Amino acid sequence: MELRDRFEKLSAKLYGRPVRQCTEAELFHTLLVFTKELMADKKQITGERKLYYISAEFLIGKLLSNNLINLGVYDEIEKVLNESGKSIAMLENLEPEPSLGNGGLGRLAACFLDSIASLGLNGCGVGLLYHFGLFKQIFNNHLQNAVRNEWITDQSWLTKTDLSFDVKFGDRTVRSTMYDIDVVGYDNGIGKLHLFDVNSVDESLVGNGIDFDKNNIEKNLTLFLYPDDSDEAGHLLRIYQQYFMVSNAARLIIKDMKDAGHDLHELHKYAVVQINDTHPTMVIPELIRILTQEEYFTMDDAIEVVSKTCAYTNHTILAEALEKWPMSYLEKVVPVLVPIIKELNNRIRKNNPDPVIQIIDDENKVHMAHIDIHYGFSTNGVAAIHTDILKDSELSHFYKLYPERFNNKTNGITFRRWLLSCNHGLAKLFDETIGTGYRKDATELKKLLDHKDDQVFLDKLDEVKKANKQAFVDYVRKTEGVELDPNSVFDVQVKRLHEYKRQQMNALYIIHKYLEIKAGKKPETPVTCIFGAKAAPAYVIAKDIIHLILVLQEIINKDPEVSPYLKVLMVTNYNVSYAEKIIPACDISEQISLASKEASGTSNMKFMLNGAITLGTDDGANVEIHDFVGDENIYIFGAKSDEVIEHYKKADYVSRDIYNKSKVVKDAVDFIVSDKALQVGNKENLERLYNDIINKDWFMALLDLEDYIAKKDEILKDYADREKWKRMVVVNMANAGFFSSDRTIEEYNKDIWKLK
Ligand code: 26Q
Repeated sequence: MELRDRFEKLSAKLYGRPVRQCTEAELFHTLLVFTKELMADKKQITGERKLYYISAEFLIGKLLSNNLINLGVYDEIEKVLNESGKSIAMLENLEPEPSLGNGGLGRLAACFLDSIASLGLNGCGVGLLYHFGLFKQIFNNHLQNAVRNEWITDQSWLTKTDLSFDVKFGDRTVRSTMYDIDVVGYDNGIGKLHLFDVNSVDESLVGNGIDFDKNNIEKNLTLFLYPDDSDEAGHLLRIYQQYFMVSNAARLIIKDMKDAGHDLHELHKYAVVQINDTHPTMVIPELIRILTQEEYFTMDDAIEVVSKTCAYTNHTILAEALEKWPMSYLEKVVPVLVPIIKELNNRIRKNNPDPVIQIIDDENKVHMAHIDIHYGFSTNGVAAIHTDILKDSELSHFYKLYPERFNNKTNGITFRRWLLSCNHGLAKLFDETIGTGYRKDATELKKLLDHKDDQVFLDKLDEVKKANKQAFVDYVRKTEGVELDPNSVFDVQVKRLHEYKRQQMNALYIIHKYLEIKAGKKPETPVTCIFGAKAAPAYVIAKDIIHLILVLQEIINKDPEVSPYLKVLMVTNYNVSYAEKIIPACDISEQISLASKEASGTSNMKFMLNGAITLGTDDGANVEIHDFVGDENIYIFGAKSDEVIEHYKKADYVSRDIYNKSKVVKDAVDFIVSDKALQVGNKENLERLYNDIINKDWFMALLDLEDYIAKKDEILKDYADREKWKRMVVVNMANAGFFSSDRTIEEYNKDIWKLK
């Protein structure tokens, strides 16, 4: 039967009406059921050996359009809907976005699931079913507030399974249930994301905003992703969550192995576990515990087979982000793991007493990453420079011990979501220009280079960008009530708010521009500075930076002298769906972290693919983008990572010296506490931020500010040279192929997982 007829038949069955007469809600439901039926026709991916990708976050985004694309029926369905006066985009608005991640690490896990299924590899994701996920952000009086994000409805993609386990903590036992989300491979079979929930969870525990009783573990365990970890109850809850996740994962692995009739002594032949940052690290002692206590393994045998099964990915070199748990916390939450962890520690200590590599330090804290490195067979960084820094400084002592375990896997993004699904105009233009081969082999984008001087192609490219900018302007008018100029340059910084990512430096540039315009120096090209960022609710300075940006938005957009040349927008509740709208509309991609601090970054890759030019530091994957496109097609500024690392070693960076020496810097920083700013903003927030910048500035925003201003003025000037700009865009898109997560996953598979 033709797709159209099947769809009509389904709407008749569900609602007794033809598609044309259905309401949007009815059609959304019909399309959801229809898509699930098509998915049921696909084969489940299987294999002898299986990957378990354990992660506390899977930032999957909405699934309707994505699944239709991966099923290869998007265009056909879109046509059927259009003929009845509807569109997929319209229905997609009704789909809630699961918010099961913070940012990069969670989104990476989601891209990986897509690539694993699309390459037909036998792998699954294992994580937690957070009922409200990450908070939803709202702004009141130029301040961030957090409210719950309800995303689970009776129409969601979740399927309840009958798999259930007991999880025993030191002070209580809870029961779990596994829920599944199908992962549709592009032109391939179906993989699985397994999410565990606690049966006794109670949503009514949540009061105002995202407040809840942190001590009621039975009821709160799976309510939120990373609740505030500013106090002890928050830390403990995090450990409860982590153990709940890995205990279920370990049970699932053992069950799969037994069901398949494998001898657990050969676990490493049939299973491989990828530990996504240290959040799932306790899976190592938990597997060892189960094997020794329930499967009669000797400790030696258990340690050996588990070590040959587990591999670890590091996503950060920020010391404060590396998990270290006081032993007393583990004694309370997971006393069963304590003797195992001590045994793992003793075996190291006996051989090598060097304090820097111990699992348990002299303050009796457990270093989770050290468990992974000693008792896993692989440790990888997520971009070339990041892995080099791990080897040379951050983890150099471990690298000397186990050089063969260290490897790099430069991150990637799935082109299904970040091109085919979010930028139909561009995908269509690629199809017309170089054929559709790039959809399966992203390196074919190189063929675009043949069209670098093809005026017809370049003009079409420009039209696609214009249309995307217009669509974004319309969306922002509707949802934020802000009017943007589609003819201005769209300069975008979207990512979690963190001082090392330096949104504050971008804000200081904006102040500088504002002061110039007020002094009569009007820029040639109007620019719109767009931000999207959530701050952790307990991260005070991060919330102050959001406050500053919202204050600037108010002052600048309302000033008729300035707003024709400069506008500021911080979008509300930046998430995957918002990213899908912003990225295709962007001209300048801001990747301005302090060199050495951003492990990789992945939005840099999404922007490059969608025709934006990078303004960035020599950090993370920017370095590799730079290598691919060459000096002429990227704007790099600021201190290099060696210089930054030197400053930290010598502890000789004094931001106040820079502030005192440079009038440009001083004027910009002083504006934060000027009368003008204080008329709109809060004294407390603005003064705290001002003091932080001149007295601390841990991430050296002032060090790079003047260089940043100069580079940004240069890129804005070059934007006016339209022919030059378009050619730069083509070179960037043509070189984006390397950053496909299909390439990343092929590397993981070749070097680490070794699945068929
Ligand atoms: C740890 C302890 C207590 C509470 C929270 C955490 C915690 C939570 C989330 C620590 C780290 C994260 C997330 C980290 C993350 O997203 N890292 C990013 O990973 C991306 C994918 O590799 C990289 O591209 C980014 O550079 C990196 O910042």
